[in-house]
Amino acid sequence: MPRKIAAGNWKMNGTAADLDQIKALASAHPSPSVEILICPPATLVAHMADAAGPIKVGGQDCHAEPSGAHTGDIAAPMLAAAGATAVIVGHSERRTDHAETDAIVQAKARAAHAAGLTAVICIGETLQEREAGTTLSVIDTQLSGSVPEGASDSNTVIAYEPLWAIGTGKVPTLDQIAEVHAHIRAKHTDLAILYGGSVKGSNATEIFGVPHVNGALVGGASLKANDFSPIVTAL
Ligand code: G2H
Repeated sequence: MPRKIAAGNWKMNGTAADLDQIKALASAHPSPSVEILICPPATLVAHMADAAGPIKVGGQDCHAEPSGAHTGDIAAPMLAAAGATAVIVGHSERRTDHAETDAIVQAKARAAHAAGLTAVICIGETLQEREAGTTLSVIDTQLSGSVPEGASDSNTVIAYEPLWAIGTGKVPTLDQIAEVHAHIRAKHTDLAILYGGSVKGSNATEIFGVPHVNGALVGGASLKANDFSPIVTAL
């Protein structure tokens, strides 16, 4: 059985003042029956790891190299040393804002593995690709290009995030989610597959009822404990 994970991606939000949210989440789920993972900005990883109790903490990106002259970047071993157990790689916002290709994402996932981190590898189609009927071939290309050799349930999670559903309030139909998750499952039988894109407390239960959905990667609704907690409970 793949892991079940409720993951939050704070994106470029949060300062030390927001650590109250992780404390509230930890006190609401003192013995969680699923993995709870929050990925704050890098500035908060160490602080959050100290305050998170049973909740796991992750980075939002890492460099493919373990160290070096890469101003502004963060290496996977640095995240691990700060208390992270996972790192998101290949989020569509990184792919778009920083021109990250599948090959770059794969190298980052390898770096995460080498540092002992779980790589949460994000994939997903654009609206144009969906409307052109190429969703599954886009997914195939991203999977084969981004998932490194040696990926297993203990070190890799796939997050399916259709780009047109990210932060838009638009959610694919349950059939659309089911089709893509079944397609990914056929290739990666053992990996946890998360759905991401406008997940909230009010739609989490139905999304988690879709076969091969093993959790969610949540953006906006992960910022406040009161919004994220019902998603954890639904899983
Ligand atoms: C998709 C998701 C988090 P949101 O990016 O990865 O964000 O839940 O705000 O759509």
